[in-house]
Amino acid sequence: MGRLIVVSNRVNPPGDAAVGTVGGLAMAISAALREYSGIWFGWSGRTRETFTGQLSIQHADGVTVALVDLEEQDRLEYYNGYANRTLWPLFHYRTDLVAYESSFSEGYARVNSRFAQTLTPLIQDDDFIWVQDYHLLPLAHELREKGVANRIGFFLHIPWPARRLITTLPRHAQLVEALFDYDLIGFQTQDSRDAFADYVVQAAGGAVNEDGVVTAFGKTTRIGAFPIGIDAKEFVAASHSEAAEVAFSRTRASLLGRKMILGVDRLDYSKGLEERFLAYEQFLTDHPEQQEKVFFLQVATPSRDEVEAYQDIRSRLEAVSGRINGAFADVDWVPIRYVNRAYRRDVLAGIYRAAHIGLVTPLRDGMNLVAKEYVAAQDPEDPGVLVLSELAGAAEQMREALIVNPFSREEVAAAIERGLSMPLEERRARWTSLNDGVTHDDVTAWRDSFVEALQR
Ligand code: ADQ
Repeated sequence: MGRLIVVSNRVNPPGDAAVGTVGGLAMAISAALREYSGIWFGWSGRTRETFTGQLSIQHADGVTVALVDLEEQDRLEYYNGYANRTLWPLFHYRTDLVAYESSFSEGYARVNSRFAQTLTPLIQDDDFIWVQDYHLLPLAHELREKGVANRIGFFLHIPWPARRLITTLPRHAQLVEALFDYDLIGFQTQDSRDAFADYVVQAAGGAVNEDGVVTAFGKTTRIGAFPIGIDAKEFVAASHSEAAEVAFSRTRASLLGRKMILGVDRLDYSKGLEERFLAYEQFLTDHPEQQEKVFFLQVATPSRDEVEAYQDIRSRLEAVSGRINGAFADVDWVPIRYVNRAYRRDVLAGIYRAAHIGLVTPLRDGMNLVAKEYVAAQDPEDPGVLVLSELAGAAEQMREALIVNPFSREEVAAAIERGLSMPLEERRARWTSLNDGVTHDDVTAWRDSFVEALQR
């Protein structure tokens, strides 16, 4: 078997990932690469005056990391543009936020071609290539044009949207056709896989058989659902670390006997934070007896803050949390603590463990790893309750959570109340079953199932 080459927009060298503040996706890729002496190729995050295609190569933990700089115009049109202002909102069902600008799609095509140009010389005959996420949908097509005949797989970390949505995108057929140059296309959920199959049949006049072999545009590829997991063992170990113990004790001490509801998210409009704040307000209104007995900690790490929609959601959240605190707070109680910082993973594990309720209510999410981390970090003797949006990919697997519609304040408020009063026995039973899933369907299982399917 040849080497594994992972390609993603940004790269987090494995050495950093173990203790740092990097997100779940980077953790998952690092775990995958540790097993293979592979190459991780991507954008350095830096820009220079003109594109040179020169690589900077580092070696970390048995993995070769190869980074390329882009131009400023690439960052604006490809990254801030087509990736984060066109595809991200569209794939998360926010057509109101989608920018359809031709310069963005041109920048996207240019960067995918530049990636292919820089990567091609690194590829050996028996390597297999695994491309990550929506930034690089046409990369296989670009590589094939350069004569690369290796196995190439693609994994989409975000949802694949319903046919009626994807067909609003100018040149959607061209984008989907390019995907047929992959040997395998992986989705997070059966729901996304089925939405893709529906496009193939209804919009492209193609065919899908029951083994996931799809034919359209005169080409054939395979599709499948490969739900991503977390490095559960690593996360459990992190939750027993000294840093986690300190974070747990600090958080619990600050509660003064109150119960804590916790949200942890990248600050993104898809995560349903404003709706979550309003549902919590509804809970306080519906249950005046619970006021001063609970508080809600929302940790939201700012991201993509050059994009206007992210600046907007940030100021809206400040306003809504301020208004709720103004309306309900007392001299010794503040209902919401809203924190905009990133924590180390071990500290985060301690905070998860201190929370009586994990409130994970995205309006759309490919998977949502916070839900899985929250479960992995719990004390088996006295576990907290997971409240989970039915619109997160994780809801396909985590059926023993309290599943809610994140758009319904009443439903979320009722689930909070139910979670706070849930008897220990039921909490343990639900947690045991959720934790079995998180442990069994971990990041290694995800990687193995994808890689095995790619090599088949
Ligand atoms: P994200 O949208 O980033 O990922 P998610 O899966 O929840 O969403 O991962 C977030 C990660 O960031 C988690 O590992 C979490 O611990 C970490 N994180 C969040 N806030 C943090 C904070 N304040 N401090 C430290 N760490 C923090 C995309 C898709 C998801 C999909 C993943 C993986 O949008 O649907 O699950 O990729 O495929």
